[in-house]
Amino acid sequence: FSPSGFKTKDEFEACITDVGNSGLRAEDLITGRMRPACRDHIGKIPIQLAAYSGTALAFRDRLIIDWNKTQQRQTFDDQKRIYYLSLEFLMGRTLDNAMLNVGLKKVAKEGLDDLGFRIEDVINQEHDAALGNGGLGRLAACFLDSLASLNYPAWGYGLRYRYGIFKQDIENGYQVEIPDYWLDFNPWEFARHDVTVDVQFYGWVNKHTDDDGKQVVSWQDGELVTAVAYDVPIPGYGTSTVNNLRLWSSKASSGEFDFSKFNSGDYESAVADQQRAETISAVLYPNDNLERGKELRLKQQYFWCAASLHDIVRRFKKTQRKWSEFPDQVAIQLNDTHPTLAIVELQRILIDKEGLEWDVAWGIVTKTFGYTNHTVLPEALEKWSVPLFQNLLPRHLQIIYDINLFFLQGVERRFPKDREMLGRVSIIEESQPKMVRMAYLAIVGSHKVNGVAELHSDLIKTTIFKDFVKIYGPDKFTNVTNGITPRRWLHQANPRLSELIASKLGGYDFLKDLTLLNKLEPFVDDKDFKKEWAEIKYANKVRLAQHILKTTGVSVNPKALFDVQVKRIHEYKRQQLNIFGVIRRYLTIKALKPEERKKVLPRVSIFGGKAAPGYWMAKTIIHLINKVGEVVNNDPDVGDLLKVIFIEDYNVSKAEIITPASDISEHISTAGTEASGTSNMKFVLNGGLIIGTLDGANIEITREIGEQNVFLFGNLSEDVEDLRHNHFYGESHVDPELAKVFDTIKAGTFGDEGAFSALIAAIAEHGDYYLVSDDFHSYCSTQDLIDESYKNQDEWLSKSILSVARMGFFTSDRCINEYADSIWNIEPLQVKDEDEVRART
Ligand code: 9GP
Repeated sequence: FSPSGFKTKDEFEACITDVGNSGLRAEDLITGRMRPACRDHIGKIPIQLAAYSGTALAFRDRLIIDWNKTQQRQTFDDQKRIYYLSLEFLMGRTLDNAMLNVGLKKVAKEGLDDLGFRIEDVINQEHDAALGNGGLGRLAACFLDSLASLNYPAWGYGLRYRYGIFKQDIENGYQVEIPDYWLDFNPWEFARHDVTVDVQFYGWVNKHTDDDGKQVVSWQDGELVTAVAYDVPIPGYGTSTVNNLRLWSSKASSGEFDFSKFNSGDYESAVADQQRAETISAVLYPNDNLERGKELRLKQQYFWCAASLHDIVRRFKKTQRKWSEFPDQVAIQLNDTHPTLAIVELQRILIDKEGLEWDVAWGIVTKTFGYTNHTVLPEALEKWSVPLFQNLLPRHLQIIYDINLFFLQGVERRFPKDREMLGRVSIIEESQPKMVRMAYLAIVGSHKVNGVAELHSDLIKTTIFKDFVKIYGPDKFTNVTNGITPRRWLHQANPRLSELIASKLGGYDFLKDLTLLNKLEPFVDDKDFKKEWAEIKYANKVRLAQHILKTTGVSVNPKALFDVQVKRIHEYKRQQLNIFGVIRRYLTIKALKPEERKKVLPRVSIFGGKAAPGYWMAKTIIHLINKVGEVVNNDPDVGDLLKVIFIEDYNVSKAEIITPASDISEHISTAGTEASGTSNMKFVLNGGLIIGTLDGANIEITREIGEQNVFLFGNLSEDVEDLRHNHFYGESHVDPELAKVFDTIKAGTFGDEGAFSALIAAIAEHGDYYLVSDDFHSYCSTQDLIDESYKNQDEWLSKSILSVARMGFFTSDRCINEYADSIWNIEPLQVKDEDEVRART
C-alpha cells in the first residue's frame, strides 16, 4: 500500500476513521489539527491526496446528515419505493458531483484556495468508480442522480466489485489490460457489517407432505456465502434528498458450514471456501453487449438478487402489511436481464417461505417487476444452460419449469392452432444442452417491458419479442427513450458553458428543467453571445489538446476540427468504418499538390474506448487505429492537416474532458443495432454536432433539433436484412474507395498487413455483416460535407446553439418521470421548502 506511505490499507483507514471519531472535523486533516499518531501518518500522504481526503470527508459529513434525514422521512412516509437493480453502476468520480449537488463548490474552492490548493488538482485525486462497462452502467448512474434530484424514494442495488472495469494501457499499438483496484481509499462508501444476508448455492431440494397434508418444499445443504452491504449516498441536485445505493460484497459465511470444516481440522478447504466466496464479488465481467455463460457470472447474479430481495422483503415485513399490498409498496426495475433471477427468488420466498399459493404469489410477482431491454444483438441476449442451473440453483430451476409450464398452458389455450409458437416462446430452449432464455423469463415475470429509444422499442416488438406481443397485447410493451443528467454532463463537465447559459436564462433552473434551454433560441443571432460560445468551445479544445499532449506526446492544433468517437469498441459501433474513412482522407491529402493542401481543413480524429479482453476483432481495430496514427502523425506531407489520436483508458472522468471539446462526434452503428446510445446526447448538449446513422436515439435527436443540424448517412434499418442476404447470395463487391483503403493496408503502409487481414476479410469475404462497405460512400461524402460546413463558422455556431436549445427532452429527469408514471406508479416525496431550496453555484 505504497502511495500513501501507510504500511497497509487498514492502517490508513483506521487513521481516517480515527479522525472521524475523535470529534475533530474532517477539514482538520488539512489544517493539521489532528492526533499526533495520525499526523505521523498524514505527513506521509502526498499532500494533494490529503487535501482530497479532507475535502471528501467534509462533504461526506454533510451528506450523512441529509442521508439520515431522507431515510427517516422515507420510512415515516411509508410511500411506495422503487428499487433499481443493476449489475453495473458507472459512477465516475463523486466529489465534484457532491459539491455541485449540495451547492457548495464555490465555498470549497475558496477554502482550498486559501490553503494553497487548486480545486481541479484536488478533484483529480479521486479514482473513478468504474463498476460498469459502458452505456448501460452509465445510464444507471444518471438515473440515480435523477431519482434523488426529483425526490423519488429510491434505492439502487448492485455489486461491490473489488476490481472495476480494467484499466487500458496501449503498448505497441495493442490494448493491454491492467486490474483496476479502485478501493485504495474510497470515502464514499459505508461498510454495514450489521446488514448481512446468507445466500445459498448448490444443494438439493426436499419435497414432502406435512402433518396437515400440505406440500412442503425445502432447499437443503449446499454452500452459504454471506453478502455484506456497503452503502453509498446519492445526493440530489438542489434538494436535501440523499438516496441510497447498496452494493453487496461477498465473504465466507460465518454459519456452521465453515465451522464444521475448521473443527474437523480441514483448514485448507476452509480457506479455499473463503477465497471462493470472496471471488463472487471480486470482478466486473468486462463485456459490453456480449454474454459468455460463465458459472461465476450466474453466481454473481443470484448472490446479488437474493441479497437484494431479502433486504427488500425484510423492509416490507417491518410495515406489517398484508402480502397483497407488496406491489403497492415495492416496484423493482430490472436493468437488462442480469437481475431476472429476482423474479424467481421472490416467487420462491412467497411460496416456499411465506406459504402463499402459487397463483397469489405469481400475481404479486408480476405486478412488482418491470424489465428494460437494452439490446437486440443475439450475442448479448442471456441464456444459461439447464445443467448449470440444476447444479447451482436446483430449486430455482424447478420454479422456472413451473413458471414455463403455466405460461405455455395459457399460450396453448389462446393459440390452439399454432403448435410451433410453444417452442418459439418457451422459456426453456430445446437445444443441446437445454438453455434458460432469460429475456423470455423477464417478460413473463414483469408487468411492463420497455425499450430505450423509439426505434429500438419498435424493433423489439417486431423482431425478438414479436410472439410475446401477440400473447400479451401491445400495451405490455412500451418505450422510454434514454436520457442523461445535465448536472454531470453539462454543469460539471462544461462549467463555463453552463455559466453562459445561466447568464442568459437568469439562473440555473434549466439544470432542473432542461426544457428551459429553448429560451436560448433567440440568442442564435446574437453576435456577442456567439463569440462567447465559440470561445468556450475553443478553451475546451485547448484543455483536451493539453491532455492529449501529456498522455500521448502528440501535439494537436486546437483550431482544427475535432472529430471524436469515444465508446466501447465493437464491430457494430463501426470504429472500423471511421478509421477506414481516416485512411481515405490520408490518401486524399497525400495525392494533393502542396498548394492544394492549403485549402484542406485540418482535422484531429480522436478515438477512445475499451475492447472486451476476449474480443479479438475489437482489439484489432484498436491496433489499426494506433498504427495509422503512428504513420499519419509523423508524415511531414500531412503536418497539422490530419492527426489520429487514441486516448488510452477512456472512462467517465475522461469523458468529462473530451465531450465538451468535440466539434463533431460519430454515432455510426449499423442501423438497427444500437439500442439508443447516450453519448450522442452528451455531445449535442455540449454544443458539438453529430454524424450518425438512422439508429437508436439519433433519430429522436434529429427530430428534436432539426435535420439541418445533424449529419445523417447510411442505409436504413428496414433494408439491413435484405442487404445482408444479398452479400451472401448476390454479387459481392467492395466499394471502390474502400478497396483502395484495403490495398493501402495490404501494402504494409501501417505495418504488418497480416495483423489486419481479418478486419478486411470480414468485409470483403465474409458477408460484411455490419454493412461497412454499403455505407462507406455515403459516410465519406457526409464527412466531406462536414468539412465544407465547418468552414462557415457562423453557420456552424448557429447549428450548435440551436441544437443545445432543443435538447431539453434528453434529460434523465424526463425518463425517470416517465418510468415513475407509466411503469412504477410512484410519487416523489414531499420535501420541506427550507430543505429543497439550496444555494446553487
Ligand atoms: O447498447 C446499448 C446502448 O445503445 C444503450 O444506450 C445502453 C443504455 O440503454 O444500453 C446498451 N446495452 C447494453 O450495454 C447491453 O444490453
